[in-house]
Amino acid sequence: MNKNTIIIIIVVLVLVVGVFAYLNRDLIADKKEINESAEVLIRGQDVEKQFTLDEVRKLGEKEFTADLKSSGNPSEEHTYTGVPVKNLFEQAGIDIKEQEQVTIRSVDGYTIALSSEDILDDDNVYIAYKIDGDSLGTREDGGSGPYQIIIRKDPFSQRWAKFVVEIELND
Ligand SMILES: Nc1nc2c(c(=O)[nH]1)N[C@H]1C(S)=C(S)[C@@H](COP(=O)(O)O)O[C@H]1N2
Ligand SMILES: [Mo]
Repeated sequence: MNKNTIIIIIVVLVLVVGVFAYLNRDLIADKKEINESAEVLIRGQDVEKQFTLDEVRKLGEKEFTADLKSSGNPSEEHTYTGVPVKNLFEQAGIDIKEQEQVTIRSVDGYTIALSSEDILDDDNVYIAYKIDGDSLGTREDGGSGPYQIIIRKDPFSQRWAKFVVEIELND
């Protein structure tokens, strides 16, 4: 092989790698955008309010640790980013009283019920959207988001609803 052929091969390889890197960057940007427009519906007392991730984040974003228990694995401590669920009700103008129930529905039909006591408890029930600084991902990509309910004081994880789309106060 002469010198020119080698140079041409190197140039082509560099271009190919560059094009792939560029395409990949676009894909990653697309994924992020999908997450930012993710919405969650809050209902109760004849009020219905959709929150985008941007709006949720403004309601008291917090980082906290919790023990993730996934089936078949020992529990692991992770850092989550989220907002207390009660802050969303407050922003929607829905007043949670004692002895009420909150129903949480997910895109796969999974439904859990929490007591108003759990929701009103400080530093306990969060709607999370990040784990260890990364987005939670979606059901399609093997993640648990865009939104997941994290109940810090819950020793079991059945109630850590993944793919949450709706949170309703049953009054
Ligand atoms: N939307 C949704 N959330 C869910 C579930 C589910 O099937 N759907 N399973 C629950 C159960 S039983 C467990 S143990 C935890 C962890 O589920 P994993 O084992 O799939 O990680 O998620 C909980 N949240
Ligand atoms: Mo489970």
